[in-house]
Amino acid sequence: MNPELLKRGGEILSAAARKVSFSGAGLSAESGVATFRDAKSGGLWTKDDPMRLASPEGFADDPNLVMDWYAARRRSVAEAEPNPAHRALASQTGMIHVTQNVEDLLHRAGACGEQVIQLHGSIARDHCHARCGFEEAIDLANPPTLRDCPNCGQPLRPGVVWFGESLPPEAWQRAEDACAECDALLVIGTSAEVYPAAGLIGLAKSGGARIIIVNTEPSGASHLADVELIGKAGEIVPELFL
Ligand code: BJW
Ligand code: ZN
Repeated sequence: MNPELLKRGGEILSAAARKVSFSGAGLSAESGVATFRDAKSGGLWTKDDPMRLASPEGFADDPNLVMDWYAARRRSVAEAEPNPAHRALASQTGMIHVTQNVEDLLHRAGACGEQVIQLHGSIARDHCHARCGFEEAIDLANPPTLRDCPNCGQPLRPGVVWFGESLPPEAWQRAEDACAECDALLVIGTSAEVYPAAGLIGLAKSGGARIIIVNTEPSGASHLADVELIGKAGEIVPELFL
């Protein structure tokens, strides 16, 4: 790690009145949660077809396959623990954390609910696929198999955002506001390939924010970085707040 770049990143953050983090699966990789597109560490989409497992069409085609795949991921999240990057972020009072991650490791690290904006939903809830309004919390350690909605008889599905689906409007609005108004955006562990979420980085940049990126390799947002730190989130993020 280049100590000069690390120092510059830390200075940008300490000078910023309004700090926001924008994270992806790489934030939780060192906790043992799989990433999606990372060939080196066996990202989910390097072996599984996203359109079969994370789209409404895939669920309609084979709901048991989708629920069983989510059950395995849910068990892996239940076994995971927050890593030093989650803890460093959670300890920053007043910092907003916009995340694409569907697990709750930032919350478990101590961030309060209001501080965390989950753009792609939560793996800890199921809701009715027909959107009749029914939803329920599920036990990640003992995840359910396919079952019907008690209200309308349609299948229940994970409370996450699949390809082709809109993001939760309130979360999206809050994320846009936070990114448009921040002075520094700390981008951690995302390939920045999935939209509209990845567009928040450009939004922050055009609003005048300085962009600090932490990733094990260059990403789709590298061209927007004021400071790009190549390395592991669990090692670099705590150093930025010393
Ligand atoms: C580390 C590390 C360590 C590793 N330390 N770093 C063409 C162009 C533009 C857009 C589109 C298009 N065609 C279709 C679209 C839209 C589509 C999209 O963006 N597709 C692109 C992929 C092409 N988007 C959508 O469909 C979205 N909805 C939408 O657009 O609605 C509007 C609409 C409505 C109706 C009709 C039409 C449009 C919804 C996107 C939903 C994404 N869902 C998923 C699954 C969530 C549920 C679940 O988890 O099960 O979200 S896909 C997956 O990707 C997941 C993630 O949140 C998301 C982002 O991935 P992330 O987090 O960046 O992970 P990786 O693996 O990609 O990257 C990890 C990074 O970490 C890597 O860079 C590593 O190097 C790094 N790393 N270890 C630091 N230790
Ligand atoms: Zn229902």
